Order: sequence, then structure tokens, then C-alpha cells
Amino acid sequence: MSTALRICPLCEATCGLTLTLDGSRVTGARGDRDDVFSRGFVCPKGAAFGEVDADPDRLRAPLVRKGSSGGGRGELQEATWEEAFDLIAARIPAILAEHGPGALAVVLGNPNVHTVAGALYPPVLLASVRTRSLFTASTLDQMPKHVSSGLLFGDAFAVPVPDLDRTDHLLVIGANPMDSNGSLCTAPDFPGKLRALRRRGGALTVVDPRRTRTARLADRHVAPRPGTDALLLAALAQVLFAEGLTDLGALAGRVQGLDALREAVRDFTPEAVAAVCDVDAATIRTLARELAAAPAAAVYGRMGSSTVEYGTLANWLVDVLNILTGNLDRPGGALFPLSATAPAPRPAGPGRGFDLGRWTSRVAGHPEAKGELPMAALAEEIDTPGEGRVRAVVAIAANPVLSAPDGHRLDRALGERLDFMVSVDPYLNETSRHADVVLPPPPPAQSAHFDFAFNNFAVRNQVRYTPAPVPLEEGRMDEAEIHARLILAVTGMHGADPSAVDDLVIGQALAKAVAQPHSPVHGRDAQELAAELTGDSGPERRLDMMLRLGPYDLTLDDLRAAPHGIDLGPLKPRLGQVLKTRSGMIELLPEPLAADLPRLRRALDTPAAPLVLVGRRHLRSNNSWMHNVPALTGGTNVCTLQVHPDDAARLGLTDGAPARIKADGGELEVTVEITDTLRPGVVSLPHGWGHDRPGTRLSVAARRPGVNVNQLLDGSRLDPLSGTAVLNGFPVELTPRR
Ligand SMILES: Nc1nc2c(c(=O)[nH]1)N[C@H]1C(S)=C(S)[C@@H](COP(=O)(O)OP(=O)(O)OC[C@H]3O[C@@H](n4cnc5c(=O)[nH]c(N)nc54)[C@H](O)[C@@H]3O)O[C@H]1N2
Ligand SMILES: Nc1nc2c(c(=O)[nH]1)N[C@H]1C(S)=C(S)[C@@H](COP(=O)(O)OP(=O)(O)OC[C@H]3O[C@@H](n4cnc5c(=O)[nH]c(N)nc54)[C@H](O)[C@@H]3O)O[C@H]1N2
Ligand code: SF4
Ligand SMILES: [Mo]
Repeated sequence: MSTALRICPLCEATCGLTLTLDGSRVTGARGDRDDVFSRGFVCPKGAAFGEVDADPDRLRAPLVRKGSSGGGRGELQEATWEEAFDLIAARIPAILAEHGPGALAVVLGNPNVHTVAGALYPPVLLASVRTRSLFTASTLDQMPKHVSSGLLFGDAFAVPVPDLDRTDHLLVIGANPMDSNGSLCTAPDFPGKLRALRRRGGALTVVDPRRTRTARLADRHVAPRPGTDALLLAALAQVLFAEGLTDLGALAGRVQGLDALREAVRDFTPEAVAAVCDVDAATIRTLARELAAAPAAAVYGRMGSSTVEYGTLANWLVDVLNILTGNLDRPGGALFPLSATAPAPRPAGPGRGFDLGRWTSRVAGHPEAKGELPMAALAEEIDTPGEGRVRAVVAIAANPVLSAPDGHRLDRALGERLDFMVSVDPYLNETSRHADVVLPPPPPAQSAHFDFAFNNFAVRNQVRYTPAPVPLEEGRMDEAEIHARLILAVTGMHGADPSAVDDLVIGQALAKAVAQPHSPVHGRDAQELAAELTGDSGPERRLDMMLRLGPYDLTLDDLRAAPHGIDLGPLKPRLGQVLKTRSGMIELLPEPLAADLPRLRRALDTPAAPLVLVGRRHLRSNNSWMHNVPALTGGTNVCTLQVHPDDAARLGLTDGAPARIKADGGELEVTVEITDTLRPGVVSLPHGWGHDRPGTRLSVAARRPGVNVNQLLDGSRLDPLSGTAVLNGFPVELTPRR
């Protein structure tokens, strides 16, 4: 028996785990008490790390489709790595040569932000193929935040996070961190931090149509009609202006467009929005006054205010409120983290700004956002004939058949209309079953971990690296090597040494850095610097390089010498480093947002749908891929349609009985669960279920498949500015099954 440290990759909290090992088998997992950030916290998912790691349904070898000569598509069979990459090299470059780069769609799912490989290689793949057909989970999630940050601050990745440890007042809108453990706010033990806020006399307000576990902890819970957050937040801003409660504090002089904003929100009075939001005007005024009165306050919005019709407006208004109350970039408010692998900050001054809609999607003409097209448009980009059609897909850690709108259409498109598909995925699931080649990464215990993504959203600056706790099993390939070989195979360099990819990146990055006056290596020799890098693999050398080019004067050796991490202190004000707008100021009322306000104003006169659907997450689940682990299934983690007792009585529904639910995209049979934790007029169905398609290898999940909520959508409901799918607050009809 031995122990090893591993940062948990299962959610955004990034807790440090201590694994107990029997040889190379993980026999247990507990929170690492010495971890500088998570200090021993663990949740049920992290505690089940061993079971997640050892799932017997995980693929052990690549799968390649064979026997397709007879007209059918053939069957996926185990193959060698060589066969798998040979086939990719034989097919994709030819498709690119014939049809152009856009014929290859790159589809990136959520676990990409939870692996070293996913952080380091997809950007290289995209840059070398030069395809504009990029679809990621962001347009099912946080793209509205990127767009609003891009417009406000000039940098789509400049996301302020609530200073949980020091704030006096936290206003949470459309997030349920008690179950999700937080998102775009990396905070191990979010529950403990909320309790500590209350203990030190601070206030927690939760705005959510459901009485969630987070709402139950709050001093005040407001349950508005789903989809109306932007109106509610606009009214808060209106009250701050009208009652003279704005106080920019240190932001005064760094903000542009204040008067225009006052004018733009003038008609969104509490009285004007009260009926649509179904929140009385007095409560709205109280929320605004409390926010303004708190010594330090933070407004924090997530999924429920993002994947909605006015998602970008709502995300923008979250930061507008932080700015109007002087809480942006101040301790206790919402601050910009500074990760150890971020490039060394450049001096303050005007930047290049942020542009939206530089190109549009082929079929529906959706504008790009941050270089991406809406995931909701992937199916139509494959199945609509014409010049520029997507003919090949590389899907990495993505299961859009379940996670994106209208899985049936995407399922058919992937199965019948593609010339070639690759999945990098540990499971044969609803999406990867369509691939011609499946490349399985090893289980997490065999992978090193570093949070390239989440340290940018962490409530405290810190840095931790955990090498792979156990060596790669015979026949396995590290996910970084899989990605590097995939890049080589796709770009016509099949057979080259995969370290060539890392050397290329290192060479380019160092050449750029030595030319930058603000870089710690300015003026030095790039080749000499490359030779100084340590690390046993391409990814380790790249990590070492990023640390050396970063803001803290760190190296990989420093991280190795501190296995429980290095604390880099609380978040500090750093707006000057962050702003990259063309004006060099915060641009409070950017033109694309101003142009979207009339649409919001029209919502004031639109009658509310009698019944709308919202999602929910369960602590022991994670999107679509953890229903196969027995330790995490059962109990309350079930795919039921939650219905309020009043709606159940009105519609003649009984608890546990089947019902039919119908929306734009289709119909589902669901099991009713009656609960008063929802506001009337709202039903809730979780996502990631629907494991009943043939040809998958998910033996546990298939026994209790549930239904795919996204089948209720047809992909046409989007937040227009960000291309994000409306997954919350869409109208449904519900009838008992007769
Ligand atoms: N209705 C509705 N739909 C939603 C949501 C919602 O709230 N409601 N939430 C949305 C959100 S926020 C997100 S992020 C998306 C997620 O959407 P996706 O990213 O498409 O879905 P996941 O279920 O996270 O599955 C990711 C895939 O990664 C694979 N995987 C797991 N570990 C690894 C690994 O280490 N390496 C690789 N290469 N693959 C791995 C899994 O087997 C799975 O196939 O779903 C979205 N869909
Ligand atoms: N256990 C677990 N943890 C997870 C995940 C998981 O699947 N399971 N997924 C991970 C991922 S990929 C992400 S992105 C994060 C998401 O983390 P969170 O953003 O915390 O997401 P949810 O738990 O979906 O919470 C969204 C809340 O918004 C509410 N809501 C719905 N519509 C509206 C609305 O119109 N207005 C308001 N104000 N509220 C609304 C819902 O009732 C729900 O409580 O969680 C991550 N962590
Ligand atoms: S909170 Fe997230 S990171 Fe922490 S143990 Fe649970 S799943 Fe892992
Ligand atoms: Mo997500």
C-alpha cells in the first residue's frame, strides 16, 4: 500500500486528493489536508475517484471501424495505435485537400478543460488546420460571459470572480454551487465558504426559480420566472442610478459610457419589470439597496443566467452591477485572478479590443463568438448539402449527442452524413459510437494534472502540479501523446516524433517572448532558453516554459518541490493589466449590447409561457459521463421531471406516474416527481441522460438510461450575441400519459 497526490479533474473546484494505491490500483481517495488550496475538502465524486478510474467499461485500446466494404459502415473493433493513426492520416488530409479546412469540424467538450492535453494541444490543432468549424461546450455554457468580458474589458478571458473569502455580500444568480461545486469561480469547499460568509456576518442572496440547496443556505431567496434575469438586473441598475446609489470608487475615471448606460436602463424600472419577472418592485429595490450598502459585495451569475434567451445581456449586467457599486477589482468584490501560467502582464494602455461576428456560420448565418460557432448548429452544418459542408469531425472529450440540442438529428448527421470521424474519448458512448476511430486516453490516475484553465478563475492565486500517480499501463498512450500524434496525422506529418509538436510550440512562444519588452526573458536568446527547460515530457517542458514566462518567477522544479502546492496569495486589484479595450477603459455600454436592448425591452410586453423548463445538477453526477459508476448512481440522482404540486394538481399528474412533455424539438416520456422546491409554472429535468442508444458500452448507465432533455430542443433557440443554446426557461407542454 502507498499513497500519491492527484488534483481532482472531476469538477472546477480542483481539490487536491490523496489516493491510496495497491500497486497501480487506486483503492481509495480522500481530501489532501496539506493542499494549500483545498485543505482536505473532498466531495462524493472525488471520494469515488478510484471507481471512476477503474470503470471496467473504459476502453483499453483504440477502436477502428472495420469491414465497411459491403456497403454498411462496418463495426468498431480493437486495433493497434499504429492502425488507428494510419487510418486517420490516410483519410483526413485527403478530405482537407479536396474540400478545404472548413470541412473538418473540431468539437471540444467539457473534460478538455480538465486535462493537460486538452489545454495544450487543441489550440495547435486549430492553428495548423485553420478551420473555422470550431464547436465547443462553451456555447452550451459560458460563452455569454466571454462575450460580455470581451466587450467590457477587451479580453474574452478576463472573467472577474467573486472574492468569496472576503466579501460581505454575495448575490448569486442562476448558480447552485452547493451541488455544482462552483463554476467560473474555482473554490474548493464552496459550501464551507458560503457558511463562513454567513458566520462572519455577511449576507447571501440567491436568485433561482428553484429552492436549491444553495438557496436554502441564503438569507434571502428570490425565485423569479426563468429567463428574466436580464430584466431583473437591469432594474437593479436602474434603481442604483435613480436613487443615487452608484459609487464607482477606484474605478472612477476608468469607465466610459456611464451616462449612456443610465439612459439605456432608464425604462427598466422595478415596476416595469415586476410582472414579467414575477418579483415585486419593493423586493427589487431592496436587492439594489442592500448591494449598494454592503461594504464589499459581489454579484455572481452562472448557468441559469447564461443559457437563456438574454444570456449575454444578463452576464454583462452582472459586471455592470459590480462596476456601478465600485466592487469590481476591489477586495471583497469581484477580482481578476492571476494564474502562474498566464503570460507576464503587459503594461496598462489601450489594446486591440474584441470583435464579434468576424465570420458567420454557413447555414443559419450565426455570428462567430471567440472564434466559435454555436454547438446547436453543428448538426445542420453537417447535414445541410452545399459548398463548405462539414464532412469530417474530430471530437475530443465531447458528447454532443446528449449535451447539445436535438441529439436525434446530430446522431443521424454523425452516423449517416460524415465521411470520417475521430473521437478522443475513454468511452464508447452516444457520440463516439459514430467515430471511425476512437482513441482512448488512459484513466486519470495514469495522467499528470495541472489546471491551465481553472487557475484563471480561482478565488485565490495558487499553483499545484501532480505528476501521474501510477505509471501508464501496458498498451496505453498518454493523452498528450494521443493529441500530438493526432495533430501530426491530420496535418500530413504522420509518423514524425510527437515531441516535434511541443518543440514547435516552445520555439514559437520563446521567439515571441524574447521580443516583448515586458517579458521576464526580454532580449535573451530563445534557443538558449529552450535548452534550459526541464521536464520529462513535452507537456512538462511546456509547463516549465509557461511558468518561466509567467508573472511569479516560478519553474517546474519549484512545483515539484512543493507537492501540496504553492500559495500565491489572495486576489489583488489589477484592472490596468487586464483592460485591452481600444479605449483602454472599461467600455460600459458596448454597441452590440446596446443594440440588443430593444429585444429585451420587447420582453416586457411578451406574455409569459404558462410552463417552462429548467435544468438541475446533482452532486454525484457530472454532465453525461458519470452515470456508469455504480458508486455515484441511485438515491436522488435520478432523471425525473420535477413538478410543483399546484401544476401537478392543475394538470392531473401524480407523483411517480408517467407523463408526456413536449416542446419545439420533440416529445419525451418522463416520470413525475412532485416537489414544492420549484416555483409554480416551472418544471425541471436534468441533462446528460438518455443512455439507451444501441452500440454503446455503458453497461451500468444503460440499465437506468433516463431521457435526454435536449431532445425537447431543435437548436433554434439561441442567445443571439453569443450563439449559446437556450437550455433554461423554454416553454413546454405537459400532459399525463393516458
Ligand atoms: N439541457 C442541458 N444541456 C446541457 C447543460 C445543461 O445544464 N442543460 N449543461 C451544458 C454544459 S455546462 C456543458 S459543459 C456541456 C458538456 O457537454 P460535453 O462536454 O459534450 O459532455 P460531457 O458529458 O462533459 O462529456 C464529455 C465527454 O468526455 C469524455 N471524457 C471524460 N474524461 C475524459 C478525458 O480525460 N479525456 C477525454 N478525451 N475525454 C474524456 C466523456 O466520456 C464524454 O464522452 O453540456 C451542456 N448541456
Ligand atoms: N455535481 C455536478 N457538478 C458539476 C456539473 C455536474 O453536472 N454535476 N457540471 C459542471 C459544469 S460543466 C458546469 S458549467 C457547472 C455549472 O454550475 P452552476 O452554474 O452552479 O449550474 P447549475 O447547477 O446548473 O445551476 C444553475 C441554476 O440556475 C437555475 N436557473 C435556471 N434557469 C434560471 C433563470 O432563468 N434564472 C436564474 N436566476 N436561475 C435559473 C437552476 O434552477 C439551477 O439551480 O457545474 C459543474 N459542476
Ligand atoms: S468538489 Fe470537484 S474537484 Fe473537489 S473532490 Fe468534488 S468533484 Fe473533485
Ligand atoms: Mo459546463
